[in-house]
Amino acid sequence: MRAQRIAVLVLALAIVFGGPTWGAEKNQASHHPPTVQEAERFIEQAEARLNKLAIASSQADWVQATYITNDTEALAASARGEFLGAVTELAHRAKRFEAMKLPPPVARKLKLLKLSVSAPAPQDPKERAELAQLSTWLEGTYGKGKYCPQSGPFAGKCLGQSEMEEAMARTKDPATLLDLWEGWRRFSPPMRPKYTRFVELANKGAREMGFADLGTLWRSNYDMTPQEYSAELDRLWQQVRPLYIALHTYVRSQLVKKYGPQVVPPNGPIPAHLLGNIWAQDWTNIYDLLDVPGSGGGVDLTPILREKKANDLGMVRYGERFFTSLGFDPLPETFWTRSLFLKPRDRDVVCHASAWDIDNQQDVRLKMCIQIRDEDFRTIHHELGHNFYQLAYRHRPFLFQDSANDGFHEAVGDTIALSITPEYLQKIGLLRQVPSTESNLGLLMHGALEKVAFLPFGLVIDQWRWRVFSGEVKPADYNRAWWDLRTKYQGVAAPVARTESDFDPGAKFHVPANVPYTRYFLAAILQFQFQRGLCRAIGYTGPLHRCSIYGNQEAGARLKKMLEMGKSRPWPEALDALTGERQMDATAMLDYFAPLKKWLDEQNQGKPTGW
Ligand code: X8Z
Ligand code: ZN
Repeated sequence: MRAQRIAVLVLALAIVFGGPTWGAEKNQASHHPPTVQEAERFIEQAEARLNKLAIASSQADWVQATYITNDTEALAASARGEFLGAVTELAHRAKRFEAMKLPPPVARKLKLLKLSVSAPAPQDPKERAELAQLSTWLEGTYGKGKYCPQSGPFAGKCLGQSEMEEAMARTKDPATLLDLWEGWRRFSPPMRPKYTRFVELANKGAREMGFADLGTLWRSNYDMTPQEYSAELDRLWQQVRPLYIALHTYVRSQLVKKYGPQVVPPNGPIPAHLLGNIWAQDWTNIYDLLDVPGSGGGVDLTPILREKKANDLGMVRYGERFFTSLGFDPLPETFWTRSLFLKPRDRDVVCHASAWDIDNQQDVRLKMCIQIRDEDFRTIHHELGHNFYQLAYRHRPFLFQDSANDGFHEAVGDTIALSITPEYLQKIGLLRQVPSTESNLGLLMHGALEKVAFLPFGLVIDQWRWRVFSGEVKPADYNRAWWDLRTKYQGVAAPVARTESDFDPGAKFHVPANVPYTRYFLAAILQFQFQRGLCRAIGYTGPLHRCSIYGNQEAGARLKKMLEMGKSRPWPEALDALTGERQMDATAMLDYFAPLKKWLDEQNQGKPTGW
């Protein structure tokens, strides 16, 4: 599960440092100043040891995530504890090399070592074990989370994440939506004390490593200072905020039409249960409420996939074929035999999609409860982006087996998914007729409901966590702070009063799973920059939203070059390799959606804006 799973695994990795036995070296260290050769040897041995423990931890995590029981949880916690213990120990031992002038790759690895887990353990073995147990418990509890409505159209069923997503996507009745929305948030309150303790311990681990708190550690992983990273996010948000506000204004006005001003305040935040998604992070499911002109074929893939009788395996094959058309090798045979594509009927699994790299070599896997629908078709491409990244950097040393920054890992598959144009769908036989360019507004609106609507959500999760980690938000205010931030950034509100006996952050996977979240904000912006870079490189000059790199080996070679770099160099170099640019820049996203922005601005004349 390294690499995207690195998302989670790095988490785990980061989490797992553990073994004792550093006394001897400490003594040695006091006797003579360390040499460059010692530093080199140290990091080489550290990588070999971490690699071994990471594999063991990934194997245990995989079994836990695909078969949640007390036993698998205990086994995963134990392997995670070992890994975390090693990271902690090595990071502390590495301190003696810190002031030295070292070859740049060695210095970089020493830095990355400290950043290699998303929840570093304290040195105390008891606290480390507790942290590992808490983190596996939190993720398992989320995986088991479900709501079993007593009445209404879903009475008698129990809805886990996948079924809940589908239910909230299809339902338009506000009372049912409200019941689903509240019901999903009933399994998370027991997480609150555990999460509080988890924060204490992970903060302690981060402080012992020399960071002010865990949030500072997370923000230190971008080849710039933590302050610079915060400012960078703010700069990017200011670039795209007018586009978000235009979308919010239009969507709210349409929801007022549909549900009335009693339910949707025309000047206020949008009630969070009406946006077609459990967390109001992706609004594509209310596309049909929006009256967009020229909604031609190829916008929503769900009916197409169902008509073609596509199944889970077939959908993943479409994704793989896109990558092989670019010149990538096919996925290894073990991917097909070891992955989990469907929700098993007889046991709890973590249905939230993830891409795993079990052995940091060939054993990559997808874990997903695939449903035959548009969203999952795109998510498959997203996940395969992680897997092809993992395969591309597998020849790098352990500490460079990661993306340039975490936003890159999240952006690769999405960049590919931007090439799912009507022309591409026609080429692969999923669409009979390519709609005229008049339907661009439909395509663009659908894309904006996924990617533009997501932007503030991509920021808000870690705005909350950073405050939690720094102590600015105390446990007694967890839920209030959560909703204050959601309203501030997204302009959405809880549809019913929430209190501190709720723990709404726990109902979103990445909080209990402790996956840092600004990566998705970066990815939302980077994918358009990657797409623009690739389309320009192959001489494409038409509108960006109609560019598909399918079958283009030149684009593939360019992409591969960046993926193979892994994390060996600062991310601006990787960005440069792909796009010729060294700064993250949202103008590509703005270019892509420019025709929609113009149309929204016309529609929004005279409408109330903001909240
Ligand atoms: O978690 C994911 C992927 C796995 S890395 C399915 N995503 C975020 C989410 O679901 O909240 C992709 C989009 C944002
Ligand atoms: Zn991802």
